Amino acid sequence: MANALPQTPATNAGAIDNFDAIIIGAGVCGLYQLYRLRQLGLSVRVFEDGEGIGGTWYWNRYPGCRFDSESETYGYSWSEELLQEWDWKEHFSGQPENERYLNYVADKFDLRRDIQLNSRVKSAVYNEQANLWEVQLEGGQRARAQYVIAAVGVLSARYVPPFEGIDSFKGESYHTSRWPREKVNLAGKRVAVIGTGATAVQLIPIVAKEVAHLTVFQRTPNYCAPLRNSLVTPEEQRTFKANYATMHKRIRETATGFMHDFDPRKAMEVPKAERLARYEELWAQPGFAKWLGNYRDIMVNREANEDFAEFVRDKIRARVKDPVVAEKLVPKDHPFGAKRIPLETQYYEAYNRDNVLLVDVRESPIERITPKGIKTKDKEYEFDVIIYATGFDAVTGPLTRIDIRGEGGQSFKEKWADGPRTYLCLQSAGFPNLFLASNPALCNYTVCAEMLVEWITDCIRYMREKHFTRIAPTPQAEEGWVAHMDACASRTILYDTNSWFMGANIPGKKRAILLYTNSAATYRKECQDAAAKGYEGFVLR
Ligand code: N01
Repeated sequence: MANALPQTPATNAGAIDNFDAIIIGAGVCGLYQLYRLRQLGLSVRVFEDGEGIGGTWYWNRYPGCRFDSESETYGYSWSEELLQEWDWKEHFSGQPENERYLNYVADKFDLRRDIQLNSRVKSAVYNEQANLWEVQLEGGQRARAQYVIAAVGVLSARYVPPFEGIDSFKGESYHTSRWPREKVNLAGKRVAVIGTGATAVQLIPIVAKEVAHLTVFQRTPNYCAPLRNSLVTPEEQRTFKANYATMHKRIRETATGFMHDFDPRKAMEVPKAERLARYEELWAQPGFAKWLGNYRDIMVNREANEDFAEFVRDKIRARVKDPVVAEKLVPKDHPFGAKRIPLETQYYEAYNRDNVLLVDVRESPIERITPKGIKTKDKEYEFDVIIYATGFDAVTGPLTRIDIRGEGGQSFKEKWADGPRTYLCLQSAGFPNLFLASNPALCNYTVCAEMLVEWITDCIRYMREKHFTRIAPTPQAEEGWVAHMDACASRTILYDTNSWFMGANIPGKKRAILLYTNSAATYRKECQDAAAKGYEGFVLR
């Protein structure tokens, strides 16, 4: 596949660098974690796989990539100066701007001097006697630290389906999450996109305008909802800046971590006419209002969910001219919100273009990739470019791809074989001083990430003040948390389909809820309460 990973630096055999803390990943979490640990006076090194910083916003540079969270809620909340300096240009900011923002933060807070780029962590092994983690990079370089913070993201391990013949294709192939930094010229080319998740939904309308012909291979249609992006006016900019404190207070209190919050009423208790009028109102709003501002039982009551799903299906039908194509694009096999809702701009209109073809791979499965293109059950399609928008080995993948060994040489990958095993999504028993700082909640990413980083920082500060050197959860606390995560998800409609939320997008991956689906505000409180009770559920030594 084109655009191979950047090379890690040459091996510095023998030498071992020592730090108080090692952070894996220089994305949204990793950058903030570095800033906070430095404030504690720790020596810190960040190892980042990419050639640049930004994590998700470094790697995902495919055409159309942008926030689905409102820009002003995605920016960091912890520096008033930063909040006042930075102008978001669009309500849902695009990847180039988001990458610029994170680079601006890195420069403003002088973070780069502790970040080592092109440094992919291969293993992290806990030495019990020394109470230290030994980290090794792909290139052989080694470093030791008391604390390791895995800020590896939840959607960073790309997934490419193991199609037969994948390497035989003679044209160009790209995975959306490893899109080249230099412009990919698609003009006049025959292009395939495999996948119709949130990524493909952003990419397809843009690419469709550029290429000679686009063929989209769809396995499951999604409930895509209009993003309704627009430029931020100078007046809106002033309003953001004047109201950041109020906004941040609110998004820490909502169930979603967004400005949106669920309507306290139950859908089917609202008279039909009023309910439909409310749906229209929500539909007209930007962002996730139609999902996270909907009636409170939409994610737990199948009748309520189906009522709104039918509303969305009609919205899709109204936008696609060919009724046969429209029906293929209408999801019927899973509830609304059971897969993350892709927010789109002119997605459905792309299928009204003469140069766009939709292939339903449930009707005609992909059999193999050939030197010329893609062979389905019915025919062989020829392409110049194949784009894999096939998602990620989410949440567990970025961690289990590193060889992490805890107490007694226990393998993290083996321990997590049946799904994530943590207490509070923050630590795993038997892996002392290893903190997981990637947002596992169904919540605005930065809001939750900041909460985790602050919890970890406070925990390390507490340990240093009280002269503790090791922290890990008790197996009992972990057992309880795993059951609690499952119970929370079981109350919802999330188990009704195969999504990355359940790890079910990866063949062979054990189906288990990967996200904590309780309210974001409750999660915050649970973490804070454990800390306030002297880190209840953890063993400190
Ligand atoms: O990945 P996905 P994504 N044959 O897993 C298909 C975040 N995000 O990168 O649904 C044929 O959702 C697969 O089909 P199916 C957001 O959280 C945020 O799009 O499994 N098709 C699906 O259509 C999102 O949820 C933004 O049947 C195959 C697609 O590939 C998450 O990232 C933007 C296949 C994968 O969809 C992941 O989104 C973009 C096969 N063998 C993403 N295997 C923002 O706006 C897989 N597929 C911030």
